[in-house]
Amino acid sequence: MNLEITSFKDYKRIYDYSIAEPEKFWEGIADTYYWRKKWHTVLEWNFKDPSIKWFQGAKLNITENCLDRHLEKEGDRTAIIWEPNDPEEHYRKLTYKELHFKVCQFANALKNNGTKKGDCICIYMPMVPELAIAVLACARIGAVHSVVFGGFSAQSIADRINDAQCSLVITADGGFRGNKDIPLKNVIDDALVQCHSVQKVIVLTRNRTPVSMIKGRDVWWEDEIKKVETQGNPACLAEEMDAEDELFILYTSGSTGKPKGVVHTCGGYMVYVGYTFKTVFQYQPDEVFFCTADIGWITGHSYIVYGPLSQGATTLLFEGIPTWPDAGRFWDIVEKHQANILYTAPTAIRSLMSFGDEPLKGKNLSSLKKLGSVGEPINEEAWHWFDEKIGKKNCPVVDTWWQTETSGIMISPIARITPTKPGYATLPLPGIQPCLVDENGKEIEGNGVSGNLCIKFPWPGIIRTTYGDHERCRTAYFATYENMYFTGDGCLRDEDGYYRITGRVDDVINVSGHRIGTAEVENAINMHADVIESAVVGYPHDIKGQGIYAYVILGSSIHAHDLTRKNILQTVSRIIGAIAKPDKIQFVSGLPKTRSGKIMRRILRKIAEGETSNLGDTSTLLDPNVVEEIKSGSLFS
Ligand code: 7RM
Repeated sequence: MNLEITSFKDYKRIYDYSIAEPEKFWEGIADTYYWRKKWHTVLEWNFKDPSIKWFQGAKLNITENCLDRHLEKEGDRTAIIWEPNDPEEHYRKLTYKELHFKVCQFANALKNNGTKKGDCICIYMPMVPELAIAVLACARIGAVHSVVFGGFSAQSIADRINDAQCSLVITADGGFRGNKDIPLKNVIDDALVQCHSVQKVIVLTRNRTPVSMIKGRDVWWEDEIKKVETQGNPACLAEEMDAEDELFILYTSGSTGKPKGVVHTCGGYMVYVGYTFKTVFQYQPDEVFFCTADIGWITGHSYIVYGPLSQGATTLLFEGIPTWPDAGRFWDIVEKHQANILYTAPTAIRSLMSFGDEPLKGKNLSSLKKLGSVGEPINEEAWHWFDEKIGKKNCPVVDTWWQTETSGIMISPIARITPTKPGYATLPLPGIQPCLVDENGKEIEGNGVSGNLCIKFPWPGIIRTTYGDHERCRTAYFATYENMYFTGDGCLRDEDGYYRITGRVDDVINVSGHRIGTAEVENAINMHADVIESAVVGYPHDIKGQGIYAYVILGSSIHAHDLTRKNILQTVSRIIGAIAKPDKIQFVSGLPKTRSGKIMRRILRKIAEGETSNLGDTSTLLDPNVVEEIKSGSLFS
């Protein structure tokens, strides 16, 4: 079976084949990679435990697929273009040969510092090539990486390091983001006070901010590379991994208190991210792929590092933010590096849209051929702006739906092949079997229906477990509906069978494409000494998609509202990170609770949305008066 998709007819034919013969289909995709040894069993699974094993018996190293296999014919091709935060600083380019060399060097440095196969390494770095090098060096020697986004607080890092018992941390002195300096090493020092598993910290020089180095624990990246050089053997043979050996852990928020460590494995992850990268973006040799995500999130793992590199692509890594030094930054980068594919988030699009047409003046965007969106539902206005002002109506826009747990894109148009529809992620990729279910877990068939989005059959990139707590993986994703993976998203399937994701149906808020659990924010707010209780909900926000709205009951300091507000925000920043700071705080004397003590979030959500008349059934409330008080208070906050 030829799996090449060159027309919508091909898509339909291959989709049908992938459902009828899933194992043969995935075997065909897996055959396009380099395996030290092939599998004896394509797939063994049950969603009950869950237990999902792809390509059992196979041996590989993902870095041989991302690096070594391109060297002979494409070694001089650019693997990474790095654009610094400050446009005045010089950009860097690394060929596949150079990247391979640096990954091997740093892999040896990790070994010199005691890292072995199976060890877990925490990476807390700015968006510089060394971040990709660190990730790949871990994969090279079979160490499991856990990248923590540079915006998380010391407490969040400590929780993640302790959960995975990381033995080593890779960081930098600091980083640049817009006009800010981020003191990464200082934050790590604060975190490590609570972490006893960490033996070594490797520190890259980036912004030359003064840091304190702890004797015996902290070493400089540059010194460790020099040691490897004097050892005289820069090669580092790739560790042979089983297909189901862990590749990485990435923490993500769920509806309960602490973030879950989503675990992905070597073989399935590689097969899935490479396949989806090539298919969705219809990547052609020589094209420059610009994904604006941070490697600290799954989008960066899959579509800055592993997906593009596994396909021998040129990936553009940008250190800064869309609005600094001005709102034309993305467009300058596109022009400077002749980017052909731009993959970004609705929140960035809406933010840039708000600056009007001025920042676009004089920018040559003619290199662009394809556009992509990810992270949250894209509203039609933003979709059209992206299509018209950036794509000049000449670039397909692919609205890609997927999750940290899925590894890669699941429902999305295939560029230039699937007819698009604004606001719609359109159709599942071949190999993906979505379905909609009602509250009773019954599948809703037919078109023109909506329900909760589930997936009926495994794909190679599906989550294997949540680190250290398999039961949590079962209850979060596989217990709500029998024999299905539950996504947590609501979804509509229109008359054409096209999917439109409507947003989370659980207690997760999507702020600028970042998942934040309401319970997590409540826990952080409740740490403030003056707070008795709090309830957090999401509300529509023009730029961020959703904003964070906190209802807070105070104890003693009820008259010092402004100061308390500031203190609460500071507490949330300390406990989670600035990304989780509520946009609005409303002080209340009570929360709407049922007789059994459950907070009725439905009501709080409506009030946060500005709806005060149609609150639905409030008869089960213990004290209906609190609703009146909250409603009147919301008018002033
Ligand atoms: C890739 C990523 C996952 C959640 C997911 C959705 C939302 C992501 C879209 C989307 C509508 C999209 N991973 N989401 N993409 N909603 N349309 N194209 O974002 O784990 O951080 O978030 O994001 O709610 O469940 S994630």
